[in-house]
Amino acid sequence: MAVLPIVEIPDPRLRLISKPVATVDDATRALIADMTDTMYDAKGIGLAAIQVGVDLRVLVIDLQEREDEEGRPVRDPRAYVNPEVLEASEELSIYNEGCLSIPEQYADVERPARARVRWLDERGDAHEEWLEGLLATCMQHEIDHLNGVLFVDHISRLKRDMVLKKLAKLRRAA
Ligand code: GNR
Ligand code: NI
Repeated sequence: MAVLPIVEIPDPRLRLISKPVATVDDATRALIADMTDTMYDAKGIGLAAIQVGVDLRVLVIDLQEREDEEGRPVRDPRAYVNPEVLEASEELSIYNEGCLSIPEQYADVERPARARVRWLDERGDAHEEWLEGLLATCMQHEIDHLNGVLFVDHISRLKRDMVLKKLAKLRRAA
């Protein structure tokens, strides 16, 4: 169990193109375990490896949409290695996105509503599936991280400047 520090904007590492994982091995699984711990600790629904400073094409996602009888979230962490969008719907959807690397800032982002994605799981087995809803949005947000792209790159300059100003103000206050 290791909670790692999260890389925040404007750290230049967030602009790196992450490298494909050559073989899914115990080192990959150890990274996935640390990323999962870090995601839960930060109360995020997804995390890309570069957000903990590792430039490999690895993501973890847990939308935590299910709850048990006591209302506690049921954990269902999924790992995605070398994920690729193969096809995307013409239909778009808008979601108010946040990012652990741009703390406490949110903006509406428009993306394809559905995406056909291929990936390897933590055992190295291949999967290919159409994703929709929040999972499709989150997956596209995370794959953007692997390509050095942040949600603020998808919004107008006016809105981006607002988000960055609010973040600077928040940091001055802290
Ligand atoms: O926790 C997160 N919430 C979120 C909300 C809407 C769209 C995407 C996300 S991902 C984000 C965690 C994060 O920064 N992942 O890279
Ligand atoms: Ni993010």
